[in-house]
Amino acid sequence: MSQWFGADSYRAIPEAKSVEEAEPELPCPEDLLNWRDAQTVAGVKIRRSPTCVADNPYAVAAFVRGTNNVSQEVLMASGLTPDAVEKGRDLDGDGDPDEIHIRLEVVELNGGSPESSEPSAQFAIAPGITPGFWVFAPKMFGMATENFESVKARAMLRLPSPAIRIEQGDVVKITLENSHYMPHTIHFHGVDHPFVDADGEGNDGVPITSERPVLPGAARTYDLNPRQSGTMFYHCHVQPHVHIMMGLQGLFVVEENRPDNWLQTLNVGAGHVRVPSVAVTERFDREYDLQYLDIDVDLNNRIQTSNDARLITRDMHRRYDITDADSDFFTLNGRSFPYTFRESLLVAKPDERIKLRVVNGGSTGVALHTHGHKVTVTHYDGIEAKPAAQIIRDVVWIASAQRVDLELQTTDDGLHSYGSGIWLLHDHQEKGVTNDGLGPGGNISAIVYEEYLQEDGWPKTQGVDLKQFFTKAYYRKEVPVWESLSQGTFSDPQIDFWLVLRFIGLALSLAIMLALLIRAFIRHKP
Ligand SMILES: [Cu+2]
Repeated sequence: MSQWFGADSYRAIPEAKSVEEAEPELPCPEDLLNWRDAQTVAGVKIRRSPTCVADNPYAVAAFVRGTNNVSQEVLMASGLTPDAVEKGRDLDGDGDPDEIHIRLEVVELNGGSPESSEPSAQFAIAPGITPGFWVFAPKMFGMATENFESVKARAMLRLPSPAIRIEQGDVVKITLENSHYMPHTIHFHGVDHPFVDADGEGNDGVPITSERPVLPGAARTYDLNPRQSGTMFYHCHVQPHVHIMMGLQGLFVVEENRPDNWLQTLNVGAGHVRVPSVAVTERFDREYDLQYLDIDVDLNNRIQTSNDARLITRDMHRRYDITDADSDFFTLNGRSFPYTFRESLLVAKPDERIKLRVVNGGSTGVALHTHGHKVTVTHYDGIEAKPAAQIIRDVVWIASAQRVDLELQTTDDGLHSYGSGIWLLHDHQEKGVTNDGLGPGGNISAIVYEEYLQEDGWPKTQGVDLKQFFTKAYYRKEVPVWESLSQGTFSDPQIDFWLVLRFIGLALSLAIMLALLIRAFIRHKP
């Protein structure tokens, strides 16, 4: 246009659009029930949880003593049924129970509801993000939501499925009580178990070799008597490309046999182990269970489309094609950033040894990177590496279903640690640090030294404000990414009114010219 009509005089670029500030959620919700405190419940010494959000200590105590061995008061406060984790006799006479019976149900989170357009039994992985999940869950009394008014799932009903802890040599029964509308099983991956149980029934959880899946409303008990210790895995083996990815998977830890070894049989949501085993406390100051999972919402959100189990079954098992899958969300212990900062921080003091048990439950690998630290890989798939093979790394590759045990040392020697601070811990495949392609998000967490932790469990970040990440608007991609840094500088521009008017004018004159041409052409037709 400037070639034809000459250059325009200078006009200022349009003003920046003002951004409506959304009210952020509290980064660190108040600990109204004092669940974070160190406390003794039913004679069980429960460690302090340094992060904002902590597990219910009554449930922790019931998992240690056995739900059949605690008072009615403790059981009521835990929310568990009396048969959720039953503990029996001490078979080897070393002071701890060796007969363990765990009952697990299957719970749907963020499913469709006929009553509302909102998903029911809600579990948000980040502000406003609620993909559908199925999880194994401890057996609880009452309803799945917080109360009659709330659509939120109760704190114990969450992703990931609980980490299970038993002792080497325990006589373990695990009953799957299928409370869901689809068939499921449990396969114990890497855990020593016979192919068939004492009654000759399938015990491997695999519907194509050993057993019929457990139908809705039915139950099956698996028998285990593991001879080897280590960090293992469990998951549903029915249509595994769908059911594992929906969340039916968890860590399975076989602890070394020690006297008086009272174990926290379930660690709900994985994370900080508040009652670690004797063998772990012999060598380590703290222990964390870490489970990574990536999510393709094209699969997970199919449970929100209807309330007809037949339609959902067809949609998930025949129409969904995992070979076309692409991950949208990346979780650590069931959450994505910024929620990971509430409950998945690895809290440390200088000169500590911390045990990390890591599983990658996802379909792609995890390139786990520790800022400020190099970790020692002590075990792969539950097997201890020989001392010379215990490599020190700052990126650890974890394949699908693989477990690595890591030793995090916080000795400030420039190798194991560079000193105190808030050091990120994340997947170094760049999409892993986004929520649906928007950063920051994904499985970002951090190694935080206690001196960098506020009293309420929030890290003392340096000169940054994470509030805008605690709004749904940010993750709906409505907020310019640097808005909090410098208002207006990097915002979206307003529409340039004059430019639009000029284009409309140009379009109109072209249209008139074209109309005249056509008219002239028609007239001249003989
Ligand atoms: Cu299943």
